[in-house]
Amino acid sequence: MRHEFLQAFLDHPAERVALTWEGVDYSFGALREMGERAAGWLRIRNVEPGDRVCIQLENSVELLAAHLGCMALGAIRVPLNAHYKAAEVAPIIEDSKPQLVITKTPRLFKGQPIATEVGYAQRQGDWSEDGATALLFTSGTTGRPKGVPQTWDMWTSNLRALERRWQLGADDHLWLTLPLFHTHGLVLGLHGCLLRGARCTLSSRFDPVEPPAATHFYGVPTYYRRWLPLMQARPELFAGFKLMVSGSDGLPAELSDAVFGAIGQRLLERYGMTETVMIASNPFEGERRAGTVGTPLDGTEVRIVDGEVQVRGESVFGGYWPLGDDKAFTADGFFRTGDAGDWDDKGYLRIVGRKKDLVIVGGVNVSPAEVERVLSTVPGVAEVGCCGLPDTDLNEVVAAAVVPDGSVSESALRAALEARAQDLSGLKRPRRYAFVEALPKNALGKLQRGRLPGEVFQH
Ligand code: MLC
Ligand code: AMP
Repeated sequence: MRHEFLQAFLDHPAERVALTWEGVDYSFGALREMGERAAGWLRIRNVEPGDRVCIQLENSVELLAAHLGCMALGAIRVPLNAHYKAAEVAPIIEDSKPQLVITKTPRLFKGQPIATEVGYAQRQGDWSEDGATALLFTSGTTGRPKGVPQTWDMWTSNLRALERRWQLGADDHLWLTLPLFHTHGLVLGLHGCLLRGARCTLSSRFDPVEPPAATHFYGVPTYYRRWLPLMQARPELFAGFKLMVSGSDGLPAELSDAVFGAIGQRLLERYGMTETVMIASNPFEGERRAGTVGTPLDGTEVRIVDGEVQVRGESVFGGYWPLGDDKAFTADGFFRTGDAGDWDDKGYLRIVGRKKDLVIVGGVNVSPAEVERVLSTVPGVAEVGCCGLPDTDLNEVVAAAVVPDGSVSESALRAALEARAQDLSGLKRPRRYAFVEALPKNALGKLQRGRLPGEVFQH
């Protein structure tokens, strides 16, 4: 059966502009043809409906063709972070068992069936998949990424709720600069446009330059911080935006106020997760409260138990792939987000911290346990503990506290740690190292990462 999402995409007028990429416009009709021809090529590569296809590409029309080909055929897309190194992709490949990997860096995927570019062949695919459509991997707090199956139902109910909350329509024009391997860019950005028939101007990455003539923009706080000088110098460049959204990480109230002061528009902050799509949002009309993420979306129940935000609803995933996680859900079916929250006096949700061991760098989740595991293999390291430290650009950066075993000099050890950190993608690499005699631990000998910023890095 064809899902209503795909039917809506097929029903948009063939000649309407769907995408602009490097100055070239592509209509909805052209995207449909692109998808069916890419599906024909995937079939030649032995991809069948239900197979997984890993896509490790930067934002581009080719990336879009890979996605549309999978959608037309009913294959499951596994988007891979384009910055990832061999050790980071290995567990994802192991868990997703792809039939094909599409990548520009084939050396990372030894032994896998690889294509270095998307091909086209005779049109195929009937856009009929109505169950799972993607498998997104998110940094697990244990250091191993977890697969989060994404269904058309999850996305459609959430995107419809957002359309109502944000008054989105087919006349919107989104400037999309977010990477399409995370929920924010892929689901809200790209699929939001495909569902409602809106136009999307896609860029390969965010640069804080003069925006194109779009009406909508979605970003992480770092984007707005980098854009602020231009907003202050030339506010008229931003006058065409009807809606600018911030999410994926907390938007500091000072930054929200500074943007408001510069362009006279209050950024709309919302809160979500790969496991739940969007949970809460400020309104399009009505009060947008800086320092809050607004109220729960239609179809999503939110409660706070022992300070933790818990969520249940149509957009919440069913369990991690492949192994599940017994502790992820409560007995009555609420997903434990690991975020600490409370309600303000008007019933708006505030995210006040994290109960999980996670550092969010420029909107990207980093597991300190993963960084520790990589650094602990360096000769001369007895123990290592990682944490997040505040950063004026990326909101947070990773820092590592290292206990040397005394076998090498501190300068040699630092050089070796920095070299080993190259096995990790850029945002995961520690920006600060400290050499200490011991790490803070509890009575059971467990590392207490929350104490590292205050006890080790306060200077
Ligand atoms: C950049 N790097 C990354 C990366 N982006 N590493 C891992 N993951 C990423 N997404 C690496 C580069 O390869 C480079 O490594 C180093 O970081 C450069 O640092 P920089 O110059 O400061 O970074 P920059 O390239 O400018 O990118 C920073 C950024 C970008 C903030 C512009 O990361 C970005 O667009 N972030 C948005 C992330 C996002 O979409 N999050 C949504 C998650 S979904 P090297 O080797 O060259 O030094 C979610 C749910 C929700 O959270 O609520 O939305
Ligand atoms: P991800 O796993 O990449 O989907 O990231 C989800 C996490 O990002 C959430 O659990 C939060 O910790 C964080 N997050 C997303 N939006 C916000 C926000 N508006 N404020 C604070 N944290 C956020």
